[in-house]
Amino acid sequence: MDGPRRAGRCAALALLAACCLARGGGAERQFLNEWAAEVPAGPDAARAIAEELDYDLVGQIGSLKNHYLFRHKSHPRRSRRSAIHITKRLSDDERVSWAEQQYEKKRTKRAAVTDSAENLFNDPMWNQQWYLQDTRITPSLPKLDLHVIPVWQKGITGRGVVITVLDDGLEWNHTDIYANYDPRASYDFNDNDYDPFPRYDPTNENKHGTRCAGEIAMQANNRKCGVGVAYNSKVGGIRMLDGIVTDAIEASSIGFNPEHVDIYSASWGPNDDGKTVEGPGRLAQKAFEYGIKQGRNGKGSIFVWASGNGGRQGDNCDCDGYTDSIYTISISSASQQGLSPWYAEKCSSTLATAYSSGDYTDQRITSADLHNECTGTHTGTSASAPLAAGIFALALEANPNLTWRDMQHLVVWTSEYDPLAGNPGWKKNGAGLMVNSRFGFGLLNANALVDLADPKRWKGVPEKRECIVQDKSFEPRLLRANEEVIIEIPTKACEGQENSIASLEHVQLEATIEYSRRGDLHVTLVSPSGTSTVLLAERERDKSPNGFKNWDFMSVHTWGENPTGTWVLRITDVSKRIQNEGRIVNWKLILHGTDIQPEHMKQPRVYTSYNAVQNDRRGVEKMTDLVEDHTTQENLSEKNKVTQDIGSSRNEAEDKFPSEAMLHLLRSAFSRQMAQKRLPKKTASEKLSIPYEHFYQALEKLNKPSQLKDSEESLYSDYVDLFYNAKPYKHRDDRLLQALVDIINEGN
Ligand SMILES: [Ca+2]
Ligand SMILES: [Ca+2]
Ligand SMILES: [Ca+2]
Ligand SMILES: [Ca+2]
Repeated sequence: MDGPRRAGRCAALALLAACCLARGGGAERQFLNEWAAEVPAGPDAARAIAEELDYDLVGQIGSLKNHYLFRHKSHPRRSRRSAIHITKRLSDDERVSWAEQQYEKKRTKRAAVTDSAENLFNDPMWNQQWYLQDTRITPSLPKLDLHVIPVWQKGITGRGVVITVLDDGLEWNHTDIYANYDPRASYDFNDNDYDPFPRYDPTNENKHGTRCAGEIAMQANNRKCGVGVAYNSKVGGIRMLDGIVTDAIEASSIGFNPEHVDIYSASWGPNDDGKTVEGPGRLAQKAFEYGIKQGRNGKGSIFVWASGNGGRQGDNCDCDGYTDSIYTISISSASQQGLSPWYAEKCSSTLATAYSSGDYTDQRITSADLHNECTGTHTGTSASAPLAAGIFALALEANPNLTWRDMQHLVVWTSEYDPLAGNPGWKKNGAGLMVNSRFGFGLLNANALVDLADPKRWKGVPEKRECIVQDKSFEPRLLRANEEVIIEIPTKACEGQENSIASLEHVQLEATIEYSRRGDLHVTLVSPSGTSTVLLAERERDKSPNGFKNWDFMSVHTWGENPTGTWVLRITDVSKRIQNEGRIVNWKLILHGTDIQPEHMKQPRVYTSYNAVQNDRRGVEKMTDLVEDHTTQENLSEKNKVTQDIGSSRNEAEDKFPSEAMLHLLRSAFSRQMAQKRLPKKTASEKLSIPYEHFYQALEKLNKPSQLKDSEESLYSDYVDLFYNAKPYKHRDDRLLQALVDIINEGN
């Protein structure tokens, strides 16, 4: 066992070294007698290591906990060759989770790097694209970008990859999109023609598809708007949301030209109203399966899905069969502050996260907009999914042979926990992977993903297997409020059969549960390794008596674990509504995975500090290298001050404004969609005249449901219902937030 493992690590090291040398770009590199290492056990262990392996312990590296600098006592101070054997000895030590020899960096100051990122493109909104370039002004702030620039610097920009956006149309003659427009990836299923051009109306309702496409494929360096993540990819639009959506239209869209289209980006799904349970119909399901099996000439279509915007409605994506599908890569959102935004939904099927909008002080997403314009205010999980689609396009350019499962493995293995570590809900699964129902495996890291996808490195994952575990003798069991049903599921994971599984990918629990109030059900599944996953969380607004009929609850949280052993399924209702009752009628556990561990998982996943990752992942930079920019520092203080001012005025303002402000906000948010008779007559057409700070306060309240007064809560609730009744099944730009943003922009 030890032999091949060590050989593997050695090969990986050699590869790493070769790659570093290659990256030197001709300039000779000077290696120092210093090694950086991560020692999770802390300073005592670091001191012991230094003593045993002939180093001086220089000390902790900057503010990076458990990262230490070691100076080797006998190695020459400078050398043109790296000392691989010394690095290996250090990194092989059990107490060390990561080690790297330091070398002199010819470039000097962080400021210089910032300059070059700023000047990378001439597009006027490039410097607003904080999620693509590290606009941090001090190293102590969290690093924000998705590590796309280092991929571009390798010459990978999405060339040869085709993405289509399933949405409300695409303004293909937009001058920041036209050069990348691909008619073969485009169709109009609302009007049944080949032109997906959006229908213009006075409210620009159909701007969504164009905005999503722009995030992916805005042209670079054309002095127009910003820069797409995959700015040399081809992008098309499927117009399918501007009309009645049927199973047939969904299936046609999901399955459109799958030999030609590589990636489908969808930012829509069942109503995010907190009480809908709905998945793909028969045709859409078949279209997914066809795409996975036949798309991209058998390698499988890549489906990217927004996880939903129903957070404020108490919705969670457990009940959305599109994000819940094993075939879709579900993407959630994080704000600029690295927090879970107020609209985000939780569930165990979310695979990873990209940035998007957050609170009102946070920046939003830049893109192309209708009428050949640009926007800096794209929001919601809608905005995250296309960023992910763009990153996957970069990976497909680097390695066109990736299968749909390769892509999911790459996402699982390279997404970052550290930048989102400040949020609750993280757990380490039995395979050593950090996972969270808000974020999946964390924030996408384009550079790490593309590096791992490199065909020289990525050997593909073993063939997929499926093992179904069920209990033929199971009798339905009763469930009541304040009680729980516990079902133990021992399994050998089809051991000895050709579908035996030793390393998990997705897990599905297919179950029929009858219950008088569906939203009070809570379902958890504990794996043999002890990973506890919430498969279904309560939804306050879901009063349906319909229960779940053969519903697939899906989880990725046990990815990489060995499924052999006893699983424990627990169904509870802690609502205290004693009249609740029902039963679990049947269930089966469907294990997806491989009989042997995929190659890349044979070494444990090592998590490094995201700040330490810098823009090239080559190693820990000394924080003293980083220069603070005093001008921007002042700007930051300015901004903090403003925030504080709003904060301090909040208390006195609270009783005065929010109710009024809320009313206005809700009116304006929904007046476009709603029957006028439902609006309070007096102010329906009145021009908004209250200062927009008050909207901020209203939004603050909306963000924190516990702050709503009862009357406001029910008002909000009514409007939400009316809204979803008027506009069922629509894309995921949260209208409430968008209306607010529009108002603020108008106010400015
Ligand atoms: Ca058309
Ligand atoms: Ca541009
Ligand atoms: Ca939802
Ligand atoms: Ca999914």
